[in-house]
Amino acid sequence: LREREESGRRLGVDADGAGRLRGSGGRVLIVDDNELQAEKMVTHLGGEHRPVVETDPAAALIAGRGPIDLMIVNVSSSGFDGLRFVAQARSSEASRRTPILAVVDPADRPRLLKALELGVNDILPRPVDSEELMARARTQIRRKRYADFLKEKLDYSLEMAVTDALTGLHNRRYMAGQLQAMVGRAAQGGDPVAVLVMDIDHFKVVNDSFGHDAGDEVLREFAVRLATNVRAIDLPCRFGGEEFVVVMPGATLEAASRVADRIRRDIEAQPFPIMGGAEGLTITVSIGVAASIAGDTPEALLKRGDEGVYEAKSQGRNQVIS
Ligand code: GH3
Ligand code: MG
Ligand code: MG
Ligand code: MG
Repeated sequence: LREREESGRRLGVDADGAGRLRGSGGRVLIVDDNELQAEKMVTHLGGEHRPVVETDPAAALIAGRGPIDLMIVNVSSSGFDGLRFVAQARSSEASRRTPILAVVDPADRPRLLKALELGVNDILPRPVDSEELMARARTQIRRKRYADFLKEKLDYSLEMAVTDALTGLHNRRYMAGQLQAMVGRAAQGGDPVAVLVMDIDHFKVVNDSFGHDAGDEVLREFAVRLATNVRAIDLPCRFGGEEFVVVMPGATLEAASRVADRIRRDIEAQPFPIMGGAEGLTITVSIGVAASIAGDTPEALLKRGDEGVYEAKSQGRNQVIS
């Protein structure tokens, strides 16, 4: 969650992308076995960027999967197959979006055309002119930075769409989608799925006695306890308010009930720390457990879990009903 928050803040500060697009040089990987030509490019680029040279295409492929802003590839080399290198770089997920400048002999039409077909971003004719090198490199690096910025922003938005902002757990929308798929598979004879539906007991009292911020603190701590008491494949979610749901793929009613009781005991046993409160607050939770049956729907499964919660409340709270 902290990572997400920092990422969000970073995006906020750099909202126009200007901060990261201006000034700072790029990491340039020069793939060329013509050492004289490579050294000349290093000299020119070095004033503004951070160039490194790889003369061996296999080593260059590995280097290209690292944090590189631009690759300059000699595709007219007789020593190695530069076009093959370009194709390989383009087919690897880690280097697919890295811009490529192809250094090519203008007389070598077939290779020039092939390079463009393979998706190089620009062409640098040989012999390489230093001003042209700098201008084309700068353009590609700037585009790459902006594309990275947009991708980070998009990833952040996508994550926020499925995440509960207060607790960092999955949100209800994400849970509903996952549960739909799992119940569908279970109904067709696949793995069963169980849900724990939980509602914090007398939560209103926490807010009324200690304030809404203290209530939020309790919800966050509750989420941590939840997440640390379930398996990696389980989906702990905030359903809304002080209600939480854990989706447990593959779990039987018995297995899910055992987990539910472990959570219930953990919540009750360790008082929740609250701001300004010398002593922690004892919190309890009521949990309804339900497992998928033939012909089930996600709504019906959750409803059975919810009925368990209702029964737990009416029997005095702080219990698990399966
Ligand atoms: P019960 O044992 O019957 O569940 O009692 P309860 O007080 O927990 O139930 P009720 O549904 O009456 O109250 C839930 C309270 O949760 C009311 C609402 O103010 C509070 N709440 C809902 N969402 C939030 C939130 O995001 N932050 C805080 N601090 N409080 C919330
Ligand atoms: Mg409630
Ligand atoms: Mg209630
Ligand atoms: Mg409640």
